[in-house]
Amino acid sequence: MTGAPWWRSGVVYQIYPRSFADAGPGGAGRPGVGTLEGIRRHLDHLVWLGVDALWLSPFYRSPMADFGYDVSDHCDVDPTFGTLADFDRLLADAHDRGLRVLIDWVANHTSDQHPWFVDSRSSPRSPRRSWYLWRDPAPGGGPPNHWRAAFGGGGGDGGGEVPAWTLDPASGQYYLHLFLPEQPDLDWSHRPVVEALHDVLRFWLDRGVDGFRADAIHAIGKDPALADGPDDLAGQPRSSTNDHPSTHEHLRELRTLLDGYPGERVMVGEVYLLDTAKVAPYYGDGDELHLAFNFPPLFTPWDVGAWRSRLAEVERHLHPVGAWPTWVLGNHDNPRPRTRFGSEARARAAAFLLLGLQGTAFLYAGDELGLEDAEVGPEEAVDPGGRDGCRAPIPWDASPGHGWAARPWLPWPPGPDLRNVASQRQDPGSVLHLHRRLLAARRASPALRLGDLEVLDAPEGVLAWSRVHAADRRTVAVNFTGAPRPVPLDGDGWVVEVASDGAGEGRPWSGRLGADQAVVLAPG
Ligand code: TEU
Repeated sequence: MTGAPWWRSGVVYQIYPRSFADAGPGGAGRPGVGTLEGIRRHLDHLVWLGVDALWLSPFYRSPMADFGYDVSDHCDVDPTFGTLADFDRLLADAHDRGLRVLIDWVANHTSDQHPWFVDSRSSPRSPRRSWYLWRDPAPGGGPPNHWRAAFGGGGGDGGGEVPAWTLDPASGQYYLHLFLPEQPDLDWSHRPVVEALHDVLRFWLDRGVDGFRADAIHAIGKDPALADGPDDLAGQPRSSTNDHPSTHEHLRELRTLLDGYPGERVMVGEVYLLDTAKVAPYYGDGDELHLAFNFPPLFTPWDVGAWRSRLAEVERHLHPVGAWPTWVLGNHDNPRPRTRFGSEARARAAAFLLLGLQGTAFLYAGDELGLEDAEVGPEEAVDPGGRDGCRAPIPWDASPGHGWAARPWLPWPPGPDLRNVASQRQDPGSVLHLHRRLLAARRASPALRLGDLEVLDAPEGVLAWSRVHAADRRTVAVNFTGAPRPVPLDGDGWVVEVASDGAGEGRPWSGRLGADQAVVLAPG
């Protein structure tokens, strides 16, 4: 019907393996911590939901200082999550069901327990010394430059409070880490590092994965002088400002590597630069990343003007260079949309932004249930970045254990007796069923999947847009206000295909949006 690759029209469902599902009573692994087998057991549910692909956050061998984003062996599964055989089974069963599988590729840094770093640290004369960024102290002593790390300095996710350098007393040199001291940065200007990380990609591509979510990929190229950078960025974590031209050469090589494989393999890069204009160049001339996360919308409040600006930025910066947009409203690093936007009605309406705007959508597991962040007290907090709340376990049913074999590693999100998968599957009015209807509408409509987008004139407080692909048309409208709004549309005969509260579905459009309501309208 269309020649577009799956990853343009698709919806990718992000799974944080620790929190998704354990292997159930009597199953393998550590009870209360999710496993690959736990994911496999729920594939039919994800097919029922209607997503196209899964992205699995890291399940590799790791000391878990950053819960898997500190990798000590990129080509093996941590026993916490299972085995390589479990991964192969999960991949095969997902493919059997038509689900693609993306995995996380952590290339900017490794664990300090990775054999490469153990070797590198062992001596300044180690052949692997140059795999990481070792430097002498600044002339007057202290860290070599003013770069700050993303985490540290009393918890919370702000970062910027501690240096991105840690002293190794044995050699008197510092090593660079944009994240935790347990996550030393690799030196991508050193060719053997590039080759080693390419080999990791080949290992998983040969096993059949459909692509990668590339962690902090904008950070791999570093200024060779490791200069301080502008003073106004001095207090910010370097991980959110590092934007060096050499990264683009690396991305072109990565694109060639992926495109050399059969099938539509994809790399979506986490480009954590909070400015759409700065994200656009990471698509290159169609020869770098296939897709890049654009995070400003993830930090945008429930405000029509702010969302209009986000759309305008996508139009201004991505569209002219042929960069296909991506939309993210939740992930494992940030408060969930239900928590940020403050009500279930808004979280429901936000799903129309995620799934109705033009671009590839990334849906974070649990957002389709309208979950709120868990309240995690100081005794239960475990993440050095203060991100535990959005990583609370998925409640699968209303039983006291909510489908887990043991009490999970983090507290439940609020209201698990009602906000769980089984209860919501039985309730056609649930947030889960709303997502299912939206995903089905998207699947059935080339306009929603791939169509051009035009923002329509709309009354104050309302964002409305059309999607058009050949003869297929849809209109989507979102009311950002707490009061009803008239939304007159040109042309007659629009029918409500999906409504955020289910009201009027299948009936002619009334011309009026309820408070915090959103609709997809189809020609009658
Ligand atoms: O995140 C990179 C990143 O820059 C943001 O996560 C940010 O620094 C942080 O979340 C602020 O709260 C990726 C992963 O998504 C994250 O989970 C990892 O901790 C990080 O890389 C290091 O691998």
